Amino acid sequence: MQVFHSEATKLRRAKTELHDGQLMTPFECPERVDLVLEQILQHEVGQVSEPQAFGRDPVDAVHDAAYVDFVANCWDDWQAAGYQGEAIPTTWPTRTMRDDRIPGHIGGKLGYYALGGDTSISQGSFEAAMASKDVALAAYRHTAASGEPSFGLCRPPGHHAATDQFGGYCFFNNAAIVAQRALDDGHGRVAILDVDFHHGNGTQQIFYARDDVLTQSIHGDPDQCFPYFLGHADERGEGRGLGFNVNYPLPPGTDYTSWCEQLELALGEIRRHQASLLVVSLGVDTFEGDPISSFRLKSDDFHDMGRRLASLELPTVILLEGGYAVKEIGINVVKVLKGFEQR
Ligand code: B3N
Ligand code: ZN
Repeated sequence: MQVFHSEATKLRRAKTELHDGQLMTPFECPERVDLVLEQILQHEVGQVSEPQAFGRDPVDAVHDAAYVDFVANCWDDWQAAGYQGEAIPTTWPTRTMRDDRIPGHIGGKLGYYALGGDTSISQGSFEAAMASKDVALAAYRHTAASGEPSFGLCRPPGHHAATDQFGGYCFFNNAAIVAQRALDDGHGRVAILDVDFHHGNGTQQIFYARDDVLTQSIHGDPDQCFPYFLGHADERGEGRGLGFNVNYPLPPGTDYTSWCEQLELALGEIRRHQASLLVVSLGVDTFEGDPISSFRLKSDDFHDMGRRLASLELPTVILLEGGYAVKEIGINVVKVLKGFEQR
């Protein structure tokens, strides 16, 4: 399997994550890239290539231009305002406020464009997010040209990023960017399957009213798990998109047997959709040892997951989302990729 990786994805090295009432070292750290790459090389998954730069247009194709400008300028604007620490939102346009005016002050902009307070913006965050999108697009381009599967070692992840919101460690929605590029290249129907522990709220929102991209997510029930405010089973899409979004929320403690039943339902939906391209949002934070999640998948389950994904026999682009069990993240990713190739 062809693998794409860029050193520039490590340009984001935030020092802070607001969790548990404390500023902690972020779980989503640049070392994740090295850990996955190391295992990919050790297990000879395939050739590893650097992506070319695809520029900003594919980002603008799914995100609001003003939002992209915000991500590009946030760190400089934050520093220019005289702040010493990393950029963390503190004020939001909540239900009792107005959300029809975007504040000029960077503190207000941050709240407007943030879906939560977990993701600090730091130097290099925009550059890393752009590189992550390049990795995803390079993987897509390889698959589109050859029909062979590819893996994009994306970092930062993307699936929480909505049209004009960042959060959950995500800035630009890599899977959505790939799906949109594929449609623009002439693919009639694309399926995105999100197997990360967390609901892919950004992916759902971007395509919610559309019938050209089937979005599905198997995840921790938002009643108990981040992102809390989206990801319920009754969210089925709207307008033309009705029936083209499917959520499979599962309770904390879910094991592979139960998880897999939902996977098989999702694979059935993809077959019905007659997609010509599959994009997998691959989070390995479903692993039993993940420090911020609560499913109970074991390392060997990831091999079976890969095998089942491959059973669709579709051109497939696999993109990294979450996974924070630093000792096992690499091997769990490799197991999915190896399982996929074995069919
Ligand atoms: O949900 C959390 C969180 C939960 C438990 C934690 N422990 C037990 C240390 C720590 C954090 N934080 C909110 C931000 C989570 C972002 C999730 C990113 C992701 O992987 N998305 O797929
Ligand atoms: Zn996740």
